[in-house]
Amino acid sequence: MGDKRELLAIGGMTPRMMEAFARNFVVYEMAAIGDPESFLREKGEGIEAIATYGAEKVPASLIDALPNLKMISCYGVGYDGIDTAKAVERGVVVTHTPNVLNDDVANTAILLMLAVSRQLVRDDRWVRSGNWKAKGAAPLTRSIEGKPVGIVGLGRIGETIAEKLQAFSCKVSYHSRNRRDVPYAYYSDLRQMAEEVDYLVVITPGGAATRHLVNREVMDALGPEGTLINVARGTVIDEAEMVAALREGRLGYAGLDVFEAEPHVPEELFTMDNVVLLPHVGSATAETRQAMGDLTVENIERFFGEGTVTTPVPEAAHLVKKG
Ligand code: NAP
Ligand code: 8YV
Repeated sequence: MGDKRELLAIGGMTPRMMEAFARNFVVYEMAAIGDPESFLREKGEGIEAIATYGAEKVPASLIDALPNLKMISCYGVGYDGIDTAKAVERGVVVTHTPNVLNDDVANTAILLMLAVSRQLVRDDRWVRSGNWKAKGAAPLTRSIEGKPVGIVGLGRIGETIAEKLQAFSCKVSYHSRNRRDVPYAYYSDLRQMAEEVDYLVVITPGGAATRHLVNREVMDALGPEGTLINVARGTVIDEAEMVAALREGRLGYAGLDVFEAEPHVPEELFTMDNVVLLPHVGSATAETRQAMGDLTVENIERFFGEGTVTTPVPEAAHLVKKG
């Protein structure tokens, strides 16, 4: 084992990340471990770092099983899968990958707005199925140009979405807990904003504080002509209520990148033409995933090399020496 430290990799890391980890660490891949309990009993004491995929869980029980754990580096900006309170209580530093993915996640939100409104999937099928020849022109669709759009969570990504929507002359408003100094209308009341917009774009963090923030009342306010876009976390929307609202025509359309119990997606959505579904690919371009992976590695290398990190999560920032 030599002088190398030990790292536990949870979830899918890229080959480039695995090569970088292997330079300085003995790497254990959770996916390759047959019996995690006996593995943790045998090896838990030696593990000093976790690299985790944003969608994976790092619960308190895992943190407890690693008495010498010093840092958790998350390959993603959202870290709702990590029990950060437990980690910080133990003095374990948690890092994530903000900013480098803003553009591609914002592009995905707008891609979904366009795909839903312009019926991209239906019209692709119209051509392939021969309908164009057999039935003629496809039915008309709806434009996003100049439409009112409400952003739920005007943070790094939300603000990027707002900026990009200027190219479509959309009238942007936003809801969050705090008002910001930005040229967009602020709504402290999400239901009221939903009533006044055609598109609601959800891009808050996940976790307990935002669970089912978009509930039946909000979806009913968005209404039969309204479009719900979710690139945040599935938990932010009451998914069962959303399916019912779409089925009953109380909600018009939806574009969804994320779901409550991924990779499970309510099958009723598969039959709906007013819905576009993506498999959580908001940041999944080669370019952005490379930048996220490099930052995930950089945080680990700086932590063990220099005693600091580049991008701690806010709750762990006080544990980190200024870089
Ligand atoms: P951020 O900069 O921290 O922004 C989060 C925004 O949400 C802030 O405006 C915050 O404002 C607001 N917010 C937080 N809690 C809220 C609440 N309870 N009610 C209303 N608003 C609330 O985060 P970001 O970098 O933009 O990322 C946002 C999230 O996007 C991530 O956490 C992740 O879950 C998701 N994401 C998804 C993908 C994907 O592949 N689909 C990719 C990247 C990120 P206030 O604090 O003022 O409320
Ligand atoms: C990733 C994400 O798909 O950054 C996030 O919060 O949801 C996505 O960018 C996920 O974290 C996997 O790494």
